[in-house]
Amino acid sequence: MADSTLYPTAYRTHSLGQIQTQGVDLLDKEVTICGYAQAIRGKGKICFLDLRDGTGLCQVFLKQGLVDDDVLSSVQNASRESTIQFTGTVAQKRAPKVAEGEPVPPPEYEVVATGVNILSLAATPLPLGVTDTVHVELDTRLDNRFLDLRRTHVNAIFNLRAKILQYGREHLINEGFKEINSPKIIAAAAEGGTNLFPMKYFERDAYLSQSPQLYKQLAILGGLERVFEIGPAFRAENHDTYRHLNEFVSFDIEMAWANDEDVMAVQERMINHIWSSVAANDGKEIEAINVYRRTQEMDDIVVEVPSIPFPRVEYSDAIEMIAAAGQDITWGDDIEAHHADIIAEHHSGFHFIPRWPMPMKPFYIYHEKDETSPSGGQLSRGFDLNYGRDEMTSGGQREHRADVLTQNLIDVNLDPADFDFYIDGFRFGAPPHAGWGLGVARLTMALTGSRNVRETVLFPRDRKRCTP
Ligand code: AMO
Repeated sequence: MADSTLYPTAYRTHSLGQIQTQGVDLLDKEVTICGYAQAIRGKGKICFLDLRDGTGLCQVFLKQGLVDDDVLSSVQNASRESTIQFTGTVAQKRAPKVAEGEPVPPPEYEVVATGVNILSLAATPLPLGVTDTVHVELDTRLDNRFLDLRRTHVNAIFNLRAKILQYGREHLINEGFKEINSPKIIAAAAEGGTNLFPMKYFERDAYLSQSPQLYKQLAILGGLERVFEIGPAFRAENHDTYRHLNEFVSFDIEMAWANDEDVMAVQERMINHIWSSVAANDGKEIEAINVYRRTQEMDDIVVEVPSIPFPRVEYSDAIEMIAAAGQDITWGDDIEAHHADIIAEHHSGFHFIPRWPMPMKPFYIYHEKDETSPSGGQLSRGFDLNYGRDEMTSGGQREHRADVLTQNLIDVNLDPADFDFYIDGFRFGAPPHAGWGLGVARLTMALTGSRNVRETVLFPRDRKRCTP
C-alpha cells in the first residue's frame, strides 16, 4: 500500500508507508509525519509510540532533551487513536533478535521526534478497539464504521474492493468499452414492479433505479457499441440475508453485435484479469486479512486465479444434477440457494449457468426459438455466474425485435405504454446485443473470503439500517 508517488501535503512530507519503503534513502533526514496513535509505551524520560496512517505503521521515539518535558508527557498521556503530527529524523530501528538459522527480517525504520503537534485527542473509551482481536458484533462495527475501518483487515477489504473496480475498469477499457452514467431517478421498472422505492419527483411519481438495464441498452441502440457503468441500484426487497442489500453497486456492461456467449467471455476475461492482478500486486492486502483470520482460527484465503473458460453448467444439466442429489425439482423451477449448494459441490469456484427457461428471466432477455427444449421454444439466452453457492452476475443476450419485446412485456403483465421510451429505441434499426450486471459487493466477498455482503460495503443499507 505504501505509495511512492504520494505527494507531500500541508501536514506531512511523507506517509508512513514511504518511511518504511524509502527508509534507507531517508536515514538521518528530517521528515514530518502524521497518524493515529495506535499504542503508547514508556514513562518518564522516554516514550515509544506506534503511529499508523492509511499506508502503514511507524514507531516514533521521544526522548527528554529532544522535546520539551510537557510535550513528552502530553504524548505519554494522549489517548489511543488521537491524531498527532511529528517532525523528526529517520533512523533504523533496532533489529529484533532472531534465532540462529531463522531468516533476518528486512530493516524497519523509526522517527526520532524533535517536534510534536497533537492534532486531535480521541475521546475515551473507544466504542470498539482498533487493534484488539476480540470478536465484535457486526452491528456495533457498522454503527462505528469510522473506527472499524481503521482495523487493518477491514481497511484491506476496502482497498481490495477499490482494486476490483480499478482492474475491472482497466480491463473493459482495454476491450473497447466506454464508461457511461445512466439516470437513477426513473419512471418505469426494469426488474419487475414489486421492489421499487417510490419517490416524489415534483408533481409526479418516480422511482429509484433498480438497474441501468434499459438505459445501457438505449446507449447501445444509439450506437455506442460497448458501454459499462458502475453505479448504485436500489431494490425495495424484504430479503434479510447475508447477500442482499437494498442499495448495492451494480457493475454493468452492454455490447452490440454480440450474444450471451460473447459477454460471458468478456466476464471471464475480466474476472481472470482482476484475480491475476490482485495476485500479482496486492499480496499485502491479502496477508492483512489472513493475519486477522489466523487470530480467529479461520483458514487463510488464497487468490487462486480462475482459468478460462469458466465451467458452464447449462440450466437443464443443473436441474438434472440437483434432482440426482435427491431434491424434488423439475425443469422450469428456480434454482434456490440450497440447490446451488449441490452445484457448488461440483464447482466450488466461478461457473456459468446459461440457458434458463424464458419464463424465469426478465422480459428483455432474448427468446430462443428452440422447439427441442422441454419448454417448447421457451428457452432464453439468459445466464447467471455463480461463485460457489452465490450468484455474482445475471446477464444475457437481449431481445432486439420490437414486436417480441412488446409481447414479452404483456406476458409479464407490464403495460407496454409505460415502456414506450424504451421500445421506441428498437423501432428504427436495432443491433443484436448482450450484457450483464455484476454485484460488486458479492464479488468482493468472493475475493476477500467475507461471509456477509455488509463486510464489503462501506455503509450498507438494509431493511433495518439507514444510518450511518
Ligand atoms: P440482477 O437483478 O440479477 O440482474 O442483478 C445483477 C447482480 O447484482 C447483484 N444484486 C444484488 N446484490 C446485493 N443485494 C441485492 N439485493 C442484489 N440484487 C442483485 C447480484 C446480481 O447477480 N439487469 C440485470 C443484469 C443484466 O442482465 O445485465 C440485473 O439487474 O450479484
